[in-house]
Amino acid sequence: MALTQEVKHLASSLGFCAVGITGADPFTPAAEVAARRTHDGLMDGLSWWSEARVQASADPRRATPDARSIIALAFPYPAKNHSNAPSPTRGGQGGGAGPRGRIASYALGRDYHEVLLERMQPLVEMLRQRGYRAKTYVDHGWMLDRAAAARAGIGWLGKNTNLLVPGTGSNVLLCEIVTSAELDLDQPLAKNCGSCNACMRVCPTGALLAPGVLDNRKCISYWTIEHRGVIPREMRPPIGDWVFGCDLCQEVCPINAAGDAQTPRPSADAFGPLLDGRPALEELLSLDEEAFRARFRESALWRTRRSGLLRNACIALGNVADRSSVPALRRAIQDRDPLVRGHAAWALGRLGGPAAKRALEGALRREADAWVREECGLALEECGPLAVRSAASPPTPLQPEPA
Ligand code: B12
Repeated sequence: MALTQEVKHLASSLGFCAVGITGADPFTPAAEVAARRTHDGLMDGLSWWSEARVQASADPRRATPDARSIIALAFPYPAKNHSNAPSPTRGGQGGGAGPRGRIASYALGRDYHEVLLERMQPLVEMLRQRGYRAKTYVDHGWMLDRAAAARAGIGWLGKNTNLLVPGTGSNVLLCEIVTSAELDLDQPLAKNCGSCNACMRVCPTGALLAPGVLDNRKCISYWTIEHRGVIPREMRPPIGDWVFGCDLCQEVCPINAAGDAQTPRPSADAFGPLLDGRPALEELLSLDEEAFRARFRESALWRTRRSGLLRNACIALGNVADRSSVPALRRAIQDRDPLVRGHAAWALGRLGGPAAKRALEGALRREADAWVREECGLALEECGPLAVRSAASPPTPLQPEPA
């Protein structure tokens, strides 16, 4: 069998749902697009992103001067369409009571960087045994994953910017092997989304500015995964109940609806046992560092650390606005992490009512952090007329919180 066929055959048997080959020339048009969007501020907020990185990522020969071919691979992940599921409430499901949040499907299993690197290994070994160089890339490597996949013809770029694999959809993760082997090249697909723009209409923040153009600073995925620190107040309501990532622009995609039911077993198994995609929010708030590590260390959720995930859980609780969550938020407003305390204050303001107000008043008496005090003050204003001194007044010594 010719080497190209051997590569493709092995890739399929490893669970990749699409494999294509493109040459190692730079991704010039894609780099121009990425550089322009970076220049226009559409990638703002990602401290590790830069125009220099775009240029380097667009040149596969930068790290592998003798590269001849790129093997572009797509690996499907089990996707749960949360938006079609009924919204569970207190006592509704097992695994913790109370309102639930949502986690993007790609993050529910073992960290995909590990999964994909493992899956590529037999391909790498095969190429090396034949005397070729082979370098792997997945996501955080300096490579334009979607541009490589599109040029290798394994899918087309949808209006939500994601690569759509025919028959599977966009619930796939991308990786590449840059090799010195000269393989038979594939051509890009002549496909597009036609007149459908469901993804653009569903995005609650309007992050998809035009077909295929995403404003990072409006994307819920950016705020809940990548952003460190305080989430701006105006961004909090549209985040809804997402606590890690967002799948809205993929869930409405009709191409995905067709592919969803069929994540092939070997691929689904590679991710191991899945986290609950609708975690109980109050339970998330109760996780200390050790419990957070035990539950999320092996998953992509580790990226936010405890601080970010609990921040997100507070926002989701504020958006679900079920007053039975006040006791959990009252505990969170006493967390030792000010980021958690401040977002818990915001959530209490959204819940409103006498119990939330008392919790905020108690917090304001104790709180020394200026930003958290400001959040408490604004939240109290949302609850109704102020019952305590203004947020600007200094804290008094710690008062015991009424049970
Ligand atoms: C930065 C980043 C993000 C950022 C910014 C998103 C963005 N638009 O770039 C944030 C944190 C918001 C994000 C979110 C998500 N991400 Co992300 N992300 C990346 C990363 C690291 C870089 C992407 C990049 O190059 N951005 C620059 C912009 C300008 O590029 P782009 O919009 O993708 O457009 C490229 C192509 O489409 C092409 N192109 C676009 N228009 C045109 C027009 C012409 C004429 C031409 C020639 C080319 C072209 O050129 C561009 C440059 O390559 C890649 C991994 C990687 N190393 O590539 C993953 C990656 C894109 N993300 C991925 C995933 C899964 C997601 C989420 C679905 C996760 C989630 N559920 O929350 C969301 C999806 C949000 C969305 N609708 O895009 C997958 C996408 C898989 C797929 N099927 O496409 C990737 C490929 C990771 C992986 N290895 O699997 N992500």
